[in-house]
Amino acid sequence: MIPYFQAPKDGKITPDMQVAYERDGVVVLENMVSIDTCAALMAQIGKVIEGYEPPDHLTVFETHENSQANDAYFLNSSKNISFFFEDGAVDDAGNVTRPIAEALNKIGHDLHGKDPVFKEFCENPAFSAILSSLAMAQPKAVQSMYIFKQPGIGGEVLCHQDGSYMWTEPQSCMGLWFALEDATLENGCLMGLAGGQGERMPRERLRRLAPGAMETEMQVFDARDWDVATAAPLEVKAGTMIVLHGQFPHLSADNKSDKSRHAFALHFIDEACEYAPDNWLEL
Ligand SMILES: O=C(O)CCC(=O)C(=O)O
Repeated sequence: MIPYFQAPKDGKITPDMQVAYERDGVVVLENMVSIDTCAALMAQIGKVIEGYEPPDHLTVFETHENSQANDAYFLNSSKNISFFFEDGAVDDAGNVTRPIAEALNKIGHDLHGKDPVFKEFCENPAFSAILSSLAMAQPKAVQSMYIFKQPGIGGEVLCHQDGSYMWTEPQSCMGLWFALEDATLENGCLMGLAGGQGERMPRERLRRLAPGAMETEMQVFDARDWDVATAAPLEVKAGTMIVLHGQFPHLSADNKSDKSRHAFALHFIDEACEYAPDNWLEL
């Protein structure tokens, strides 16, 4: 069982939380964010969507394979606010088949840098204090994503390790995942393999063929499948923050329910480590 903790009011990690992080690779902190703040972030994403002009051909976010990894729209999204659609909401001609707000898979990857409301949220000193006390010398936010997990069409996210996408030497990636709505087994909560972070490095790595190249490859160092049948569900209430070790294997199922599961994810690396210049995510 992955333990759940009440978010520390003073922002200080307790010894129990530290033990859980080192053993499981994940720490669940309930009531980290107020319901008002969750609502404010959801309202702000509504405004971001209102200001969006869809192009002639939309970009679907492929959660089953890495086919989007060579797409220029995806590769350029490190430093702006980009919109990725659910497969089930775009027709063969690339046209959206439902209202935009009900068709998006995610928005990323620089909400923390480019949107004032998300920027202020992400700069909460409690977040970096928690990361520092768990593992990181100098936390630097490098990637943010608003994830919709739409009712009925919200796609599965395959088991992965975040460090595969933000490579540093030595490894340092960590994620903060915020439930903005209740996340349950029905609407596709996060799931993970406790202890799976224990290997020396991630099992695979997405890299550009050279720094700045518009082509990528997935390097596979260990081709074993993750034992996803044993993944623990992380069903959480809105306002919960889940701290993820960069090698914690995690996934989420399709959302077959009629309830959305909005979440916001913010990823950090340690500035004291060397950020690989051929990472897909350019800083
Ligand atoms: O929200 C999800 O379903 C997946 C999120 C995720 O994999 C991440 O934030 O690294």
